[in-house]
Amino acid sequence: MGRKKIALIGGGQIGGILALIGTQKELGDIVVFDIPQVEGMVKGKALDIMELRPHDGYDANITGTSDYKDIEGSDVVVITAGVPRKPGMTRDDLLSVNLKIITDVANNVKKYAPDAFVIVVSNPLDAIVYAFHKISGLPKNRVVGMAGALDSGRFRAFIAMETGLSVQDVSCVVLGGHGPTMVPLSRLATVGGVPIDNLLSKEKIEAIEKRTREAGTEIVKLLGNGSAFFSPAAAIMEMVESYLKDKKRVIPSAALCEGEYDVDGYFIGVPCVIGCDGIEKILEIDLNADEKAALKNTVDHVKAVVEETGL
Ligand code: A3D
Repeated sequence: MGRKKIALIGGGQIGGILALIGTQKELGDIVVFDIPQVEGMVKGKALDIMELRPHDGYDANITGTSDYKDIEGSDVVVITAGVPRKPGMTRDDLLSVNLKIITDVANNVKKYAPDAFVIVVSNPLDAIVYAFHKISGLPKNRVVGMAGALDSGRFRAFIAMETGLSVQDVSCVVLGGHGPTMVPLSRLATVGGVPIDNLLSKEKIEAIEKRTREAGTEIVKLLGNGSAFFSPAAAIMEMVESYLKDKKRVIPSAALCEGEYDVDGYFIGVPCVIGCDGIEKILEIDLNADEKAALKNTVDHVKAVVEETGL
């Protein structure tokens, strides 16, 4: 049977951490692809991780390459290829440069790994995953954008930080586009089954929602050069693991909606069941009037950015 094969397209900040976490979880052999200008960088990272394995005894092979042929037959492809934000930039400012990059990536994934489950991470996420799907022609259950996993993880972290309770017991969901219009659903957030409005004041909850919507920007400002990479990599690996192990976890992800949540033809962050068939199902939530209005607002924003792709 052999090990599963995971291809990472983009071996930068997130790509490097992904290779490390994937190795530590022994999810499969990992190929890190990047452009020829930085081939040495990905080969170096791969070799460094190969040499880390003896310390904890991880059995996986990690290689770096700038030859697309090496991703042939991958079971999973994670795309972080592109440019991250600098302070003062919005995610949408990255559209034209990352659209060119995703076009090249999509054509090569279609050629060498057409059967893979593909997770797109490059920003602006909701438009780039839309473009990848259009250009590659891969089926909708095998193309997904990672954003909700991270956004709801951040929401969980802030709830745990404010309540002082275990992050493990915090459960919540964030819907919509990956940007300031995202919709953290506080009404449904709980700690060990206890609604958060039993634990935190209305003002605190509103402050947590605001911090969640701006969490990426908070880190961009602090780092001064680039965007978050530890937490995005961990969020991505949750999705990879759910697919490879057929766990059927419910993870908010940017999936192609065709009628769900009154959205038709766009990738929007919604709760998804991830198992061996990829995005097996989108789960619907009965939203109240305010939540519906907030979702419509974020969908309108995503549509406007997708419009700019001309696809
Ligand atoms: P970075 O460290 O710059 O890595 C990106 C890598 O992509 C670099 O090594 C580049 O050489 C490589 N690359 C550039 N062009 C190509 C190409 N044509 N083919 C293959 N590889 C190429 O960035 P990063 O890892 O910090 O972030 C990667 C992307 O993820 C950016 O677009 C970020 O905005 C995005 N991001 C998304 C989230 C979400 O939650 C959606 C979170 C954090 C970052």
